[in-house]
Amino acid sequence: MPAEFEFPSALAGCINATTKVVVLTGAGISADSGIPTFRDSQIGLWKNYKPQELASIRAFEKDPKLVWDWYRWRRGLIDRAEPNPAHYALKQLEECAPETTIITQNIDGLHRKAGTTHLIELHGNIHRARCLPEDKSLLTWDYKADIPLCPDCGGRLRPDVVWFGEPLPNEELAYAVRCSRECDLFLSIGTSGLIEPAASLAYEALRCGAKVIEINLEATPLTVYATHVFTGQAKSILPPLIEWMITSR
Ligand code: BJW
Repeated sequence: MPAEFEFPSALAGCINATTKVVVLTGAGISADSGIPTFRDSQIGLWKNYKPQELASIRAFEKDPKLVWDWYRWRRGLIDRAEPNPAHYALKQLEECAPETTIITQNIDGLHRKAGTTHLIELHGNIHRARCLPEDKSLLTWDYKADIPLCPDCGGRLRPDVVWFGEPLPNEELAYAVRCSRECDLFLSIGTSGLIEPAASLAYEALRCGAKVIEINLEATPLTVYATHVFTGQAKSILPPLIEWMITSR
């Protein structure tokens, strides 16, 4: 373990092949791969727009090209990004504790790119579009068109992500709640913990007796309730912490 980190002895070797672990990730884990978080001020062409306002059906109905342009810009950043050591540490965790579930609010697909298989994408995925008339997901479409149309029915497409005021995918959310209630250990990584219903998962875990670990650059509403809090970058803290929880005795 690098000398700069001292982890509590209560966490040494606390993960084994039968430990049920749930990990909730947010934009902070991908910030270490160069993808701006939701609350970072935006840059370049997008510096005068608020993400909270673009990620809405209202914005899309008012100006679909603007919203598609924003998603195309983000997809460009995402497609050039690589998973960082925090994503890979979670893959290692999954290998040692097969009952690990990674629940992400991110739409960037970096967990999958790192090899994670037991993954719930609560807010959708930027690499998919949804046909509005047919209400079906598509992986292949002309995303460079100003306002992309469905190759099958010609109807309008939208990014297949969950905007404010929209329901999360039913089955995925129900499964995320169940895993959070049944886990022994819950890690909350790089999320502001402000957006519901994802924010409530950590409290479900706590209520049902799990240890909750938070890793973030700053305090969040969860900080005072978490069992252990580590302040700093996910990519620096998570790999040695996972190593400590798996191998130390
Ligand atoms: C680092 C770091 C580093 C930085 N290392 N850390 C109850 C009360 C009040 C309101 C509500 C409620 N329940 C629902 C609502 C409404 C709403 C909501 O939560 N509003 C809040 C403002 C309160 N929720 C919804 O509308 C949800 N829908 C819903 O509940 O529907 C109900 C319904 C049922 C039936 C019919 C109809 C409706 C939907 C929420 C969807 C959120 N969507 C977005 C956009 C996704 C698509 C896209 O990406 O474009 O999801 S919004 C945005 O926020 C995005 C994120 O996934 C999500 C969470 O953000 P996250 O990940 O926490 O990022 P940041 O940027 O906020 O924070 C980054 C953190 O990382 C910070 O803490 C940094 O410090 C840290 N960090 N670098 C470690 N290197």
